[in-house]
Amino acid sequence: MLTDRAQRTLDTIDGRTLDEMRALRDETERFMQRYKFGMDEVITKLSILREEFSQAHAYNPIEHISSRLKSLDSVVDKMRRKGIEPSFDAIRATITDIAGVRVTCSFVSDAYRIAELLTAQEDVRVIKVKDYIAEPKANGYQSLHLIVEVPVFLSTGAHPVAVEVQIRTIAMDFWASLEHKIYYKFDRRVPDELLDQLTDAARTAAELDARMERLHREVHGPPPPPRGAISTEV
Ligand code: 0O2
Repeated sequence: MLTDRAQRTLDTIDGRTLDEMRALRDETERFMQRYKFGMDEVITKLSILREEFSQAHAYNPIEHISSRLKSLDSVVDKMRRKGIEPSFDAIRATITDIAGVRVTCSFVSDAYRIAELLTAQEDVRVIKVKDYIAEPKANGYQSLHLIVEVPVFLSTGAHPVAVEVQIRTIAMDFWASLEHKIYYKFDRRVPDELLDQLTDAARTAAELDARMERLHREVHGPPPPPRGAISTEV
């Protein structure tokens, strides 16, 4: 229910403006819905790979898949931060992480393998690759980021939708979620001493990953050779 004050304000808005506001609301919903569908497509692809792997290779390279759709407020924040003009086309072209899927793997080699298998699919176009595993960020953050475009088939035809896929190990994910919490707890101004400890913990996590993978290979042998680098097509 609206307050009296809000109702009085609403009453001052003319019918045409109200219609425009409704149209904008509906268009925004349609815009966001496409990202949700794109995210669902990518999750389905990953789930199929996971299931097929378990069945055919008696091995599961994917531990966990999660997803999130950026809130409208976060999209608007990012739009302002980047100085993007307020149009759907500009947002579509510039903000590529509205739909996000996160894949957690046991081993680093699994992360690359999943990236290769996903990007080798015919209807997946790679827009951008950021390999923070090969080149961790200064704070120690590690993860393989892909921006992919997948077609979403609607009643109006096929619509390409960008989805950010973050692929990382359990250890990297553990570190990233703690760092994220600390970052927000200190309102992005984390004390230097804590930053040093976090960077050190990231090194420990990377060492653990390397050790676990060595152990795994001793028991199961080396992973199959990679099918080739992930190519970016813009
Ligand atoms: P949220 O809430 O997870 O979505 P670009 O989009 O290329 O202009 P951006 O957004 O910095 O620049 O891209 P990048 O570097 O690929 O990072 C995107 C996402 O990666 C972030 O999304 C985080 O999820 C994650 N990430 C990147 N760096 C760090 C880090 O240092 N620590 C942690 N914990 N996560 C990181 P958002 O939008 O920041 O947040």
